[in-house]
Amino acid sequence: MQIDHITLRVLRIPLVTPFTTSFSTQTARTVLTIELAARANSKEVIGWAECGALAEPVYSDEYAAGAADVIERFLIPRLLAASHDGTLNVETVATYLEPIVGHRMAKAALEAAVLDAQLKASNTSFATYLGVTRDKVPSGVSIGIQRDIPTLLNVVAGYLDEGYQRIKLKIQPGWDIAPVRAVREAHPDVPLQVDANAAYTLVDAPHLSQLDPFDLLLIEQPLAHDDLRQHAELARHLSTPMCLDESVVSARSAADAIVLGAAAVINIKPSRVGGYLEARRIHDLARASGIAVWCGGMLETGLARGANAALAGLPGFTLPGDISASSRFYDRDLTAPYVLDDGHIAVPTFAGLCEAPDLALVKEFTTDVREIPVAS
Ligand code: OSB
Ligand code: MG
Repeated sequence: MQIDHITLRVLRIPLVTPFTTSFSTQTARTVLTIELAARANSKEVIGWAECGALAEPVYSDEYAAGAADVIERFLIPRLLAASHDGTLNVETVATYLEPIVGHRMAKAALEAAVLDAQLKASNTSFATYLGVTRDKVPSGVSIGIQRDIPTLLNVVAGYLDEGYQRIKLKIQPGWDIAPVRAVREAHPDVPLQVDANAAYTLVDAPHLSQLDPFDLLLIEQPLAHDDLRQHAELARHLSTPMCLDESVVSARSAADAIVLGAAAVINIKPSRVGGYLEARRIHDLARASGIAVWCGGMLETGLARGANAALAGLPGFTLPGDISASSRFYDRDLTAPYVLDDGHIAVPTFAGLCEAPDLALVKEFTTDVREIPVAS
């Protein structure tokens, strides 16, 4: 593949409702997008991708403007060198970017743009590329911290009416046992799980064990991102299965977590682990180890939501993911919206990772544009 032009944009897309987690309240999604014009198979194609990084480094150490900077300054020059050599394709991207330490979400975005272009040039869907045969995946919804319990119960009832198959409640100290008890009492049979986004420490083990009677599918990332050993210890105190999100950043860290007993379940977010190829390796490793996985989300726009649905079609994804309809977060999505059909999201059949976005909408939401010159 030869790269002809790259455009980086930062967009600010309003959310339908504020989203509060233990780390922040978001009222808009600030998202970095990549538009990559390339030639492959003697076709001119445009690859699109978005970066999982949020506006601020509060979920992980990456943030949208920082990702734009590292992509422009350090990652693109390496890809352009490969492009000139004629050795660039999605399977080589990670190797070329390897000398740069960390910045996995930035790398994932660039790899996705190359993958989208490559699949479009070969007229191949992402599901076909992965060998996925399922045509739809069950949809779960992530519910932020609410003002009070009556409000929470209303929000939960609304999503269940829409058909969501699984509820995930964000928790933090002061908003945990009581809201979970209230939702469980109102909905005795609904598949329910919680996500703490690293808001607790190991001394909270006796407190968190009060969640055990509520038959939760899992507790996600109660402790700090770099606390693998303490997650393993906490897991021994709880009957609720331990799931890791922030702590699993690669197949290597997934292997460590599994061997340590720190994870009975893994949330796979392609952006967090450096891209769809590494996400697939974690799926394969977890499946071989008897560890359940599900696909997490980063408030994806239509540039990545469908690709996550395709990934979640792999056989090891045995739990519903945070792959909700576009309308869960956005009134107007960048592409045709993903919709809920009987509690499921369809696995896309179009070529590539995403449909081309609505350029007028992209322009309307853009707060910063950088055109990257490509010497021919
Ligand atoms: O921890 O899973 C998380 C959103 C932003 C950052 C971290 C997380 C989340 C979510 C929302 O829970 C998942 C979604 O996109 O639906
Ligand atoms: Mg999480």
